Amino acid sequence: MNKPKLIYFDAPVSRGEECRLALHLAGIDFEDVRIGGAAWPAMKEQMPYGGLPVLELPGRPPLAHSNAILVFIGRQHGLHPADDFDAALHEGALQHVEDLRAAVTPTIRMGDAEKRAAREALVASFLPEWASYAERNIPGAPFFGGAKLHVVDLKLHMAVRWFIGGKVDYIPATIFAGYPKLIAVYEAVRDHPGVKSWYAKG
Ligand SMILES: N[C@@H](CCC(=O)N[C@@H](CS)C(=O)NCC(=O)O)C(=O)O
Repeated sequence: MNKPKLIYFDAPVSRGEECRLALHLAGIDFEDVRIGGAAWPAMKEQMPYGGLPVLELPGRPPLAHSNAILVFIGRQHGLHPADDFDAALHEGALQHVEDLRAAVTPTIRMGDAEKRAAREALVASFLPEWASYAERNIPGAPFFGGAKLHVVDLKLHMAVRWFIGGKVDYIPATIFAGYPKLIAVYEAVRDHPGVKSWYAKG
């Protein structure tokens, strides 16, 4: 193995996509390993914590958990604050996105009636509360830390992008529309030249 390898499912979403974007923005030439659903059950047991993404680096054990991967890449490539306290503030926001995923992800495998009820309940309280907390803790503009993009912005962007396309049943595309700082982060990442160049690769 002579290149870093990022292993995730074959979809441009969520924890895997934010790590791919971080690697791309860091200028790292990496192997983008995309796993089909059929191959996953046999692989799961071999992953450090039974989930993806996993980052493999030459001469190192595999690194799991999206936030650990993001912070590792960010620290090494100027995409995470050098100041320990600033870094911890960014890590709090990274964890906040994981809290969102922990609340919404269980609804994905529900049957339709149960899914509808669960998601309507999330829309009524959890999601606006989540967005309010996110909003009040974004100190800068347009990115979390001000003028410069960090890995936390990629994660917040992915959280907003999850819903903004309107493809999550029973969760309105406008669910985060009333939170201008959150939307500003989403848009600034979307419009960042490095992010555009990742999607231009096809
Ligand atoms: N805390 C982990 C969660 C990993 C996780 O649950 N990943 C999902 C995909 S986003 C997964 O591997 N699902 C398949 C499974 O758990 O079998 C992280 O942040 O990476």
